[in-house]
Amino acid sequence: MTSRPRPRVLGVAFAALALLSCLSACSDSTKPGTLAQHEMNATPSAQVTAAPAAGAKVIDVTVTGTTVTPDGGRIPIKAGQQVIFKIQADAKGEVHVHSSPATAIFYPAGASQASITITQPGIIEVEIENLGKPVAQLEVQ
Ligand SMILES: [Cu+2]
Repeated sequence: MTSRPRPRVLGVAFAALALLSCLSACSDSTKPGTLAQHEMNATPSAQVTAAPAAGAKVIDVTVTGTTVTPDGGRIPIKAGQQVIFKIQADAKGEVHVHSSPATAIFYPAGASQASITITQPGIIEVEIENLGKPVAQLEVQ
């Protein structure tokens, strides 16, 4: 996995909130699929009314075909900091966050966003699960 930074491609501003539920298993080889994972649906941007909380870390994710931006570089965040994924995708898919337990964020085609908070320090991999492509390594401090 490289830590090469890449330009972000999203300029649209929308705000956060996501629905939470639990279920399912991780098909990733780096994580034993023993724990239940959180599942949530990203909120279509048109339905987002609130602005991001002050101090939130916004990560713009663009998925075009099998091309994902960013592409796996380190992104430092603080434990407990709100992380907002702003997703722009040409097809629906799943952002998978290898937190413990893992979090699956199902996003629709188009612009959407979802918010998570990670409280445990460590390196947390984020990938587009259905493409097997890395998005970022969250460096939780
Ligand atoms: Cu995964």
